[in-house]
Amino acid sequence: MSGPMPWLDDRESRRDVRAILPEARSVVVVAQNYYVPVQHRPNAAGKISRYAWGDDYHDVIPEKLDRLRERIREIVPGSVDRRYTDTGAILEKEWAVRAGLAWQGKHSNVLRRDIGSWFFLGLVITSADLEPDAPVLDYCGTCTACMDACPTHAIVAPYVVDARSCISTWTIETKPDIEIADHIAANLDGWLFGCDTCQDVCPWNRFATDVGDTRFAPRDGVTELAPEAVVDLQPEEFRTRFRKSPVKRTKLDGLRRNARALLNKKS
Ligand code: B12
Repeated sequence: MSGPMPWLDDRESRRDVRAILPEARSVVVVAQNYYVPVQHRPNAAGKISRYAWGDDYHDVIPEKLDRLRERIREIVPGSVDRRYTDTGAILEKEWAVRAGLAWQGKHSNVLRRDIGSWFFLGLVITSADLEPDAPVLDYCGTCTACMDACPTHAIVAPYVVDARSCISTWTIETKPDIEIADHIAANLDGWLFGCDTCQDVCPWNRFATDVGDTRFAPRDGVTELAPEAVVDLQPEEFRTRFRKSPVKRTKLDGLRRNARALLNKKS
């Protein structure tokens, strides 16, 4: 169910962190809130998902994890470690659950009762033998808001996302030369880059709190880009505008492809 990301299915080799650090004894998992109190305009076309409004978390989080590593080494002298934030083949959500940081919701993101799900994950794998926290209980209950709201019905069962149908896969991870499949393009629901629908409708996200860090705020206040303008976006403007932004991942051609799909115009 992994679509253009076949490496996802190799779960067993991804599960054992000793492949990364043979001395590994503990995994410390942290949440980096990225919520800012700004919302998309209702029914807007060209929506950029919240995680991509500001700076790329791959650039922001490592430096913070390095400070955590130093702290662990102070507490356990001689310990060795590695840091990760979506930088390798690690099952970060599973570790967040095992570390007692969050529970995995029916939309498959991990979430907490105090802040909801608008946070990134980061990990430090260490040789230090640390005492684990107790697991967090699952508070999804009978709610199916995320499953019901998914525009492409990608949440095929509670806790199971079929990445082949997820708007994020199509608008972020699919190579720019592949057009968005018709049945997805017809149901993009205005999303140009990524998708937040399953999290927008989650009742626990009422408890989201402002991160108060301008690095995650929308650049120039922009949370949507008019698809008509994106189709004509020039390389220089794309480079300047999305420097150190998650949006650069899809490349200009990918963003234009997404805009064409929103405008219902194939190349
Ligand atoms: C590949 C990937 C994607 C893929 C696949 C998504 C997915 N559901 O895993 C795509 C491109 C679709 C994607 C989209 C998004 N992603 Co992403 N993604 C990843 C990545 C790189 C790997 C995840 C992975 O291994 N998935 C594959 C399988 C193994 O995971 P799974 O779906 O959770 O499958 C498990 C469950 O189904 C579970 N399960 C099955 N039955 C049951 C039953 C019960 C009761 C339970 C509890 C569990 C359970 O078992 C499966 C195996 O473990 C991680 C970073 C990392 N290295 O971990 C970020 C990561 C998961 N993504 C992240 C984000 C922010 C997103 C988006 C919100 C971005 C956006 N706005 O567009 C969306 C969310 C879409 C969604 N609802 O999942 C964050 C999530 C943070 C959080 N709070 O959870 C991560 C952790 C990155 C980070 N470092 O912060 N992503």
